[in-house]
Amino acid sequence: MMLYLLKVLELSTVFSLLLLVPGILTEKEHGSNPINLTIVNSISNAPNETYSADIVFRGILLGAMRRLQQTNADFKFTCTENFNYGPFLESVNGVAGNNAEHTYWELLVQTGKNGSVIRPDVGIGCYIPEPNDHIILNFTKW
Ligand code: B12
Repeated sequence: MMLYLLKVLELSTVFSLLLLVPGILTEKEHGSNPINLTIVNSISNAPNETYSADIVFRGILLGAMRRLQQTNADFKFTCTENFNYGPFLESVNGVAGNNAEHTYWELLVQTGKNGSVIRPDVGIGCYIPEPNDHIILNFTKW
């Protein structure tokens, strides 16, 4: 009887472990990855500032920026909501784009794949960074 109980216990342990395996395998997908985010002011030539932000699996850049804002008092940003395209990045660390002066925050990405810098054709609410992307918020003129 004792031997039978031990066998059942052993089997249930193995069964529980098997149930956990898929969870362990997919943990990476649901975890978060660090990405670098650099603030460049091409107009004032102020020194660049680089932050590390956490992004969830297939998360949008805006989410990583919000998390960074919540956890790092040195990083602040504001957005305006555009009816068609979503959030428009208006200001970063107190520096705001200005229509009259034709200034704005441009979104650039140095890709982890080959290091080239691209200008995404979507804004911060739609862009989904790859794990090794380096995000560049560049204050510039149009
Ligand atoms: C002019 C323009 C700009 C100018 C707007 C300056 C101004 N005040 O006029 C500037 C240079 C600032 C700009 C910036 C960007 N733009 Co732009 N822009 C355009 C363009 C060519 C015309 C818009 C327009 O005047 N429409 C007519 C007016 C009457 O309508 P409106 O609704 O008032 O227009 C406003 C919005 O379009 C807004 N706007 C412009 N670009 C973007 C981008 C985003 C993400 C948001 C939320 C709003 C927004 O600014 C306009 C003036 O207020 C369109 C393409 C097109 N042909 O429509 C692309 C377009 C809207 N932009 C686009 C993009 C991707 C960007 C950037 C993200 C590029 C980048 N990588 O940096 C940045 C925004 C970054 C940020 N700060 O969030 C995409 C948006 C696609 C999408 N689904 O997200 C478009 C469609 C071009 C494309 N690549 O296909 N843009």
